[in-house]
Amino acid sequence: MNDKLALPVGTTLDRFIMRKQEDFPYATGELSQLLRDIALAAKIVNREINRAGLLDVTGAYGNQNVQGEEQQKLDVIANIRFIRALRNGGEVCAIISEEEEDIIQTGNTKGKYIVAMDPLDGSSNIDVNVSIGTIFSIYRRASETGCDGTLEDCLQNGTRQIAAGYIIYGSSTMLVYTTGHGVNGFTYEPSLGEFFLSHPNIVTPRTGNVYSCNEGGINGFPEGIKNYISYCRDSGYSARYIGSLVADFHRNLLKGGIYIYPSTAKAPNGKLRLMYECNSLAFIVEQAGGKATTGTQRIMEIEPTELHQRCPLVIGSAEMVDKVEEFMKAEALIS
Ligand code: P6P
Repeated sequence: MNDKLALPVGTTLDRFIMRKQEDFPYATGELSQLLRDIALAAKIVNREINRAGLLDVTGAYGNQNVQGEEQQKLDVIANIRFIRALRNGGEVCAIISEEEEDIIQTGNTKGKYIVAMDPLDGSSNIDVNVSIGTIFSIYRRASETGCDGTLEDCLQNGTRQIAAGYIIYGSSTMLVYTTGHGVNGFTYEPSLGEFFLSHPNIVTPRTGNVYSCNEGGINGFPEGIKNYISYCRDSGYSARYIGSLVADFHRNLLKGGIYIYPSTAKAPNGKLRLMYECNSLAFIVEQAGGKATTGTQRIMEIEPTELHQRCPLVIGSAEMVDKVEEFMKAEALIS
């Protein structure tokens, strides 16, 4: 990659994608087009979210809204919008979505790519105006083109990701993504309908003093995690837990910190999904110099067996993730 051509803040996403494609002489442009398709869907979903408070689309799916129209929850709308953009874009042969049980075949049998996505994570926060997000991973299909995407295409471990990213719909809307050559953040300017490079080459701090965890379930946490939480309190760290993964992750990525969703009594395998939450953010954080594990295993090396499998997640500043592993190993030695 030609770092000498670092692009200035204010570069549009389109131009950034085009210039980065030039770094790869054999690139044929499909991945670039796929990233544009995702950005288009993000703009549409952003508009729907911003209208939600007025158009009463935040309610439960299946109710009638004031115009007597079928009311759809925003995460259903987001799912539809992303699937439509990816299907129309033509580069993706199959999609995994948190909103759908089975593989979604796009009909683009010549498509080279698979997308795994959580179209709108944290959607329970919409009604109270808390930031929410879209999370995605992109894989190259393993099977030959000319047919539907296969289960094997979809169940690839995180080290095989071609790209990953998230959109955070917050005080401003941002797209943050990696293609394996660093992490860059783009802020959306709705009046122009453009994403502009605002956070070039994001590097996450090696350590921090913020921990994000729902301590309400601490009695059901593994002892090593309990001991790490006590260590955070004894160290005078700040507890910051928004209850929206993308919002907590984004703050910790920029400022330093750690997010922990361990196995709990209610969720023995953790709550978060491997394929379109943990792997996606793990790729990003590693590219930014951070780490992502289950507390004992690197997230991206987990071999998936199910589309929607869950796993514990410990993600953020490298030294903080290492400290969790120390506590987990110490516990393993005495238990
Ligand atoms: P809990 C939202 O449902 C989500 O998937 C993440 O965005 C968030 O971090 C987590 O679950 C919150 O879960 O059990 O703390 O309410």
